[in-house]
Amino acid sequence: MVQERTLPVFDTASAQIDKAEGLRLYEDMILGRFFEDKCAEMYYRGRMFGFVHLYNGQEAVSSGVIKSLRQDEDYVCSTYRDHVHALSAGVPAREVMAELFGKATGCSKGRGGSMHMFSSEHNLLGGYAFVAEGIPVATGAAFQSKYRRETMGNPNADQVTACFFGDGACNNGQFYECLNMAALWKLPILYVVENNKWAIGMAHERATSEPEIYKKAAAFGMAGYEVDGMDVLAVRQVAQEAVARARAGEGPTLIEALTYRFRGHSLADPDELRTKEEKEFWFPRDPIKKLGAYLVEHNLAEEEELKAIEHKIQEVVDDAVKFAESSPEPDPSELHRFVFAEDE
Ligand SMILES: Cc1ncc(C[n+]2csc(CCOP(=O)(O)OP(=O)(O)O)c2C)c(N)n1
Ligand SMILES: [Mg+2]
Repeated sequence: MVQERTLPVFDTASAQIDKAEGLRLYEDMILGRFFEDKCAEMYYRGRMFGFVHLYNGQEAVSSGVIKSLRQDEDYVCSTYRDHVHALSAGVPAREVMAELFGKATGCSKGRGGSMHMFSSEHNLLGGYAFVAEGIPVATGAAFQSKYRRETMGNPNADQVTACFFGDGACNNGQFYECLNMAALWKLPILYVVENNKWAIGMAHERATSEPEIYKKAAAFGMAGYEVDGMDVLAVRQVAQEAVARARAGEGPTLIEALTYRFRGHSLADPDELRTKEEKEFWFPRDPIKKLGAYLVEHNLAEEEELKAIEHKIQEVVDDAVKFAESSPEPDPSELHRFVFAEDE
């Protein structure tokens, strides 16, 4: 049996979290989970098409990193597993659901679908279907912040970029090229690897000569950290430090979050390759249950308050489906619109 890679339990005393922040994180993670569960239901009912990759189990990474950024100012770049990153970044659930339904009211105007969430309003640089394709885009976003600040002399150009990708993406050349440039130029970026142990059906250890991805940062003279990706408070702390470093002009950070997806690779995947033992190890480490228990234990929330959040978010998700269902399809006469950026 494979020994599971885990980290020492995070010392929550250093998290310094207050009630409002705790509930904000809880709500964001619940939104991610309930949204994805609803997607599965709608997909199996034939309401959405193409590949749909869900994020269940990985919520602590999205919430811990993105809620450490300045919403609508900093940049977020995703992969094809992008719905929850979009939600954490502030894209309304209605617009994400409508995009999944291919409707004109979707955040990519119904042209993108599940793998191509985009929002200029919320500085979401996109979901990308090709593995590692977002890494150079995010690196470019970080470069433009630095260029505007240092070369154009704009003191307000201190935006940080968070770039998410999987363990599989770290075996792609773009990862190495971009880390080299980002370290060389001290770009304000967080490279966040969501190591969920699998790239479709390929186990990380079978495909990767050095499976501890954070160690690769050292080859570029970059800061590199591993973190428990099932603990939002641990992720948040590492992210906050990395954001502060980036904003201070001290350069990029590679963060490897150890996490696990609770469903198959996509909704078309029967998920037969991962062992029962492995799933039984990871499923009880549900990041949402962990945060909920922490908040109650530390008298930061009552069970009823958590239930009220869940109730409220279920309504948000149900409303998103109603909105998506009642929205119009894109007009076929507009097929060529939005191909170029100037056509708003
Ligand atoms: C360049 C490229 N090669 C192959 C694929 C097929 N593919 C889609 S998802 C995937 C696995 C990627 O795994 P990982 O980066 O760990 O992300 P995860 O799905 O675990 O979130 C592969 C190989 C692709 N989309 N793009
Ligand atoms: Mg993976």
